[in-house]
Amino acid sequence: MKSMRVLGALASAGLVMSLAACADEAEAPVEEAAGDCAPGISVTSGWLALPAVTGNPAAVYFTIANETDAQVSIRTATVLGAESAMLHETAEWSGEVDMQELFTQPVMAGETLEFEPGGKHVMAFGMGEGTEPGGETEVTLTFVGGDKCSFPVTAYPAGEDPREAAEEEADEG
Ligand SMILES: [Cu+2]
Repeated sequence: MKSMRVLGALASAGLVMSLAACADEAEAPVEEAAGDCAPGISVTSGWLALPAVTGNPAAVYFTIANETDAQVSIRTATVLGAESAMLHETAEWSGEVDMQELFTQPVMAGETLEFEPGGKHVMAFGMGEGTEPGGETEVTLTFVGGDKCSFPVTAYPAGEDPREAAEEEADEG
C-alpha cells in the first residue's frame, strides 16, 4: 500500500508538469485555420486590409476552394465588428476601373477562387475602432441554399499585402 501512495504522488507531480507544458503551447501562434464550412468547402489565407483613412471601408481577401462535385454560390458576407458588408469586384466597367457589387459569386465544382486586391473582395463598412493591425475578426459567407462558412481574418495596415511578405520570405529562404 505504501509504495502505491508514492507512485500516486509521482504521477500527480508528472501531471502538474504536463499541464505547465500545455499552458506554454497555448501561447504559440495559431496555425492558419481552414474555416468552419460545409464539407468540401474551405477558406484559407483570410486577411483584412484596413483603410488608409479611418472611417473608410476595409477590404477582406481570402481563398475559397470547392472540392465538392456541385457548384456553390456565395450570396452574402458579414464581417464581425462591421456595420455592414458587401461582395465587391474591382474591374474595368465601361472603360473605368471601379468597384461593383456582386449579387452572387459562383464557385464551380473543383474550383479554387481567389479574392484578392484588384479583384473580388468583401467590403466592410463601419468597422469599429477595435480593429487594429494584427487584430483578428471573423467573416461569415452565406451561400445560396443557406449554408454558411466562417473563417478568421487578421488585419493588416493599408498598403501592406501579407502575400508579398510571404513571397519575399520564400525568396530569401
Ligand atoms: Cu469594394
